[in-house]
Amino acid sequence: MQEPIQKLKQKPILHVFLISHYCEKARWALDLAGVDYQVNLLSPLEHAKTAKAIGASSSALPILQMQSVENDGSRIIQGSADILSWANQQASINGKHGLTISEESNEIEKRLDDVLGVHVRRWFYSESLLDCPQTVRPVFAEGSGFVSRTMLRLAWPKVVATMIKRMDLGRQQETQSKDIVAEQLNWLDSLLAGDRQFLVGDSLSNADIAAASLIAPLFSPAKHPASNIVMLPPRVAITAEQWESRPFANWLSKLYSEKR
Ligand SMILES: N[C@@H](CCC(=O)N[C@@H](CS)C(=O)NCC(=O)O)C(=O)O
Repeated sequence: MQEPIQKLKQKPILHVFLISHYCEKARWALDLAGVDYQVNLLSPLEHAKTAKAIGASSSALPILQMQSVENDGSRIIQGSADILSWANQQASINGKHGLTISEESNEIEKRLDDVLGVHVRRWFYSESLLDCPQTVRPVFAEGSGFVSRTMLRLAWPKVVATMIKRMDLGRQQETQSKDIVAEQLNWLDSLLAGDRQFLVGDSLSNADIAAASLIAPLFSPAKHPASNIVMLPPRVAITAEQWESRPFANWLSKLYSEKR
């Protein structure tokens, strides 16, 4: 259903982690729709405080915060799927083409969000946070001020421990998630069979934005906001390199260069 257009007091603020692939998905959708918004890069310590302060129901990013003139209150949209859907409604207002959203593309987006996104992240962090956490901290600190950086440095062991527990990271989990990612990527290859340009039909949909954003951390396409700062841990890097000429990887690189 089309939402009524609300007058906003100021630019919407998108609260993100630079490294997060779900945040990248929301950014891409907002950019495509021509929404004029501000990005607020957060570190893992700041994000929970910010989410609480703006009244979000959980601390998960991305969160889009808007101040409307009418009800004098802050409105938030949390989660990449809902932000994408809101952004797509803004596209026509902004004279942009917008994504083609259908039952089929919604189903694919949901599967990508719930399975591929979760396991790309668990695979990546199971190796990086257990074996080389020092490669992750600079990405979380990027864009933060001196105070936040210092707080992050002091609390880093606690942040790592919390992330290990909350995402259920470990060596066995690394293998399990890698296998699930491999299975999901086989499925993506099957959807792209015949050198298809889009996952559903003949136009860009939410399924394409979801798939490309959620696998992007493995291949760091140039237009990805964190492409020059995220470092893949060695075992993940070897596998990603082996996958570089697979159909989904070629598709990703083309989609990023043409549509991002
Ligand atoms: N399905 C959600 C997933 C969001 C999510 O898991 N966000 C992670 C970053 S990748 C997060 O903010 N984790 C920290 C937390 O939940 O406090 C979406 O599509 O936005």
